Amino acid sequence: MTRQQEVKVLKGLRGENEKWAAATRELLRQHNVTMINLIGGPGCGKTALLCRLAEHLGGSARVAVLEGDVETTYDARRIAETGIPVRQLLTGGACHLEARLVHAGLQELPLADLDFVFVENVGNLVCPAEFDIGERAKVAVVSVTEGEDKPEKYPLVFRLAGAVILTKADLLPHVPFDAPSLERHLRKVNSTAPLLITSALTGQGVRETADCFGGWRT
Ligand SMILES: Nc1nc2c(ncn2[C@@H]2O[C@H](COP(=O)(O)OP(=O)(O)OP(=O)(O)O)[C@@H](O)[C@H]2O)c(=O)[nH]1
Ligand SMILES: [Mg+2]
Repeated sequence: MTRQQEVKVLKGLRGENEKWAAATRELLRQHNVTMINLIGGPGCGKTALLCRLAEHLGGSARVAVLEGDVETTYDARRIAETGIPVRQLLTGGACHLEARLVHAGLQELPLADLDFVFVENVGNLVCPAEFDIGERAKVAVVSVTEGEDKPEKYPLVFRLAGAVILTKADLLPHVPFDAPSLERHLRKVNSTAPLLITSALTGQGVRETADCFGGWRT
């Protein structure tokens, strides 16, 4: 395939994705559901944080999760243990969730009974940022073991993020990680997104994260 043909195919795929994202926005608007797209590298703690959030929000908000992975249903099973509705979305190889797959997943959730849908995107800081899935906000997730420079190395996801979550804060005494330095790197690409410091182990920052998401309620 020539470069020109590749560009044409890519443009077609993006156009198709935008159509599904728009349809999803309309579906969520009809049901007054707020969808939040969590994006972070493999193992940064997305599922662990969602389990904690589910516990925290359980009493006050009606929540469901769409779990994006390349393979396995491990994460959906972890979420299911918290008692909230969950569907596993498998990409079968793709490094990101496309809007069409998310739209199909939403059809399987009891939207009329929900306030929030959290989407855990495939573990990756690059591709998921490039695909609109019809969400209210993207949230960038980065852990204290990944380094302070991630916002400048992977700028798109941090630039588009409505909030940034630093995870595994309980490990701060044990790793050479400087949270103020992460914030300086973040402010070079995003001057407004709140930086939330969390630990799924201790529960630190979970309430603040839930409050931040609550502020996005449509
Ligand atoms: N110390 C500590 N470990 C954590 C925390 N959150 C997650 N972990 C650990 O980090 C590892 C990965 O956590 P997951 O929640 O599976 O991370 P993930 O981002 O969902 O991973 P993928 O879905 O594979 O991209 C597990 O061993 C967790 O127990 C935390 O707050 N503190
Ligand atoms: Mg996960």
